[in-house]
Formats: sequence, C-alpha cells, structure tokens
Amino acid sequence: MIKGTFFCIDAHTCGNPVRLVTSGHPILSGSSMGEKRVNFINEFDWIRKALMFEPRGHDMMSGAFLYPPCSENADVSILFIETSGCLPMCGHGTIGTLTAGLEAGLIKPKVAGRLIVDVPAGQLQVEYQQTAAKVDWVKIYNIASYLAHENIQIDVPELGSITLDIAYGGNFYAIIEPQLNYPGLQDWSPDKILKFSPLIREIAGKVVECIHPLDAKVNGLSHVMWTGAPQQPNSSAANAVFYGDKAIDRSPCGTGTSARMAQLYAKGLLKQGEPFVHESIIGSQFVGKIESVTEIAGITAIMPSIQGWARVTGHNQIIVDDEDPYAFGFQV
Ligand code: PYC
Repeated sequence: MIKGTFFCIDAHTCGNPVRLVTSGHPILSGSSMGEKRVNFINEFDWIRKALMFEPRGHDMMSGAFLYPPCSENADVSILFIETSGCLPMCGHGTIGTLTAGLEAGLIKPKVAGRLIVDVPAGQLQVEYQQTAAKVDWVKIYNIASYLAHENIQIDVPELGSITLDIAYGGNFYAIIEPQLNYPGLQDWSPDKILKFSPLIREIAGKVVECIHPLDAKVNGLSHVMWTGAPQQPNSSAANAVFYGDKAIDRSPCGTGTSARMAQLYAKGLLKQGEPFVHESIIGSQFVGKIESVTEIAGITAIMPSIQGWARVTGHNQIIVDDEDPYAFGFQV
C-alpha cells in the first residue's frame, strides 16, 4: 500500500544536499517548532527515514519541510530532517530551503529581501538577494552561539590524547584544532574523519554535559568539527564537520561556522564585525560574521551571521510503498 507520496525540490547549498519536501506534510501538534519537532520525531519519523536513507537518499542527505509561521512576526517555519535525525537548526539546510522555496514561490515574504523564520532552535532573521527567478545568496542571522566547554582532554583508541573545545551554534560541536595527534585537515583523510569522529563524539559526550541553558530539548553532542589551514587564499580557515553516522558536510556548515566563531571569539581570536570566510572540505565558502555580543543565562554569546548560496538541481516525486522491503530505508 502507498503510505506516502512526497513531491520534493532537490537542491544543494555549497555542495551539501537539501531536499525540500513540498507535499505530504504531516499535521504536527505543538505551538512552537521545538514542540512540532518533538511530535514529528515521536510520530512521523518514518517519513524522515524513507526520504533521507538509501535507496531514496544517501549518507549525506538532508532536507526540510516548510510550515506556516509559529510566531506572529514570522514569515515561515522550517522543520529540518537529516539522516542523523531532526536537527534543531541547520545553516546549509536553511539557505537551501529558503532558496528553493523562494524560487518556487512557496514563500511569500512580507518585505522583499527579508524573512523571519521560526526553526526548532529559535527564530532567525534572514536577508536574501533575488535577481529575476534566482536567489543569489541568503544571509542568516543565527541564534546566540557560545563556547560551552574548553580544553577537554580525552583518550581516543588508536589516536591517543586529543584536546577539544565544545561550542554551540544551533547544535553542539566538538572542535578539534591541529595538535600532537592531529596534524590538521590538510593532512587528514575523509577515512580518518569517519573513523575517529564517532569515537570522539561518544567519549567527549560522556565527559561533559551539553544542554542548552534556555531549552533542555536542545541537547547532546552531535557534531565533530576538524579544523585546519585553508586552501583558498581568501579563506580565514577550513573545516570538515562530521554528523550522523557517516556524513561529512560538503558545505562549510552554518551552525558549525557559528559555533567556531563563538569559540574563536571566546579565545580572543576573532573580533566582532571581522569577516570570517569558512572553507569546506570541497573548498566552498560561507562568509560568517559576529554581528553583536550578548549574554544567555549568564554565558557570553555571540550573535552570528552566515552568508552562502544554493542551487536547485531537480524535482522529484518520491513514493513510499510499505510493500517495498526498503520503504523506510537502510544503512550499510
Ligand atoms: O549547515 O548547520 C549546517 C549543517 C549541520 C549539519 C550539516 N550542515
């Protein structure tokens, strides 16, 4: 029996996929996107699995649903879906979703060039530039981001001692900078990222607690960022972000860039207003900036912005037939 039919606009943000699902939305309970996200996870996770995992998706697949605004001042809401679950916030996902949604006429901004977007992690202010049918770029004013833990030392089997910081930028990131047992991204293979990241996430996640001080629903160390010297002369730094079970972000990672700027700010290495051009594992770039500095629950936090671009790659109608043994996907 056909359990669901989903029309999707497939796109990528700086190389990382975004599947914007434009029909087949489940009706979600809750008044905020945080509550709707929990309802989706509890009752409709089969949709995420069917659309994200093989054979309809792949290890890096990520996507989103647009919902009506939850707040009076907002234009639209986004629910993120990934192979790893439902992220509270996703930067590349927001840039791709808004680009595809605006180009298809699915989002009607109250003010051209500006949007207010409700996401599970909070509310985003957005600016974008659209020339004729195409969105050239999207700039997200992300939620408050902060350094949560500094100089955590762990022992990683077959790697040895690793020192890392943990910062929040919409998700919690273990940030690993070059050191004795890690020469830097330029001398580190994707195989090593895939091998050591889950171990580091598991070990570090047991050593420290990662809970958002204002919303306990946002918790858990989910992402591992490996940093290094950039390849492009105009980049400030390079990174590769591991998430889910096997994903390495092809984009420079929006929430990761926010977390990284919060970490660098806390260490006195990045100033408010200074452009931070962050390079991904494939050389694509986001431009980040610390727009202002604030405090949440007594913690110094930055208000970051991230600017990037996305392109639509195709339209896709996906059928989930529960007589298909792989209706809800699989992972190898
Ligand atoms: O851009 O925030 C991001 C993101 C998170 C996971 C993959 N991309």
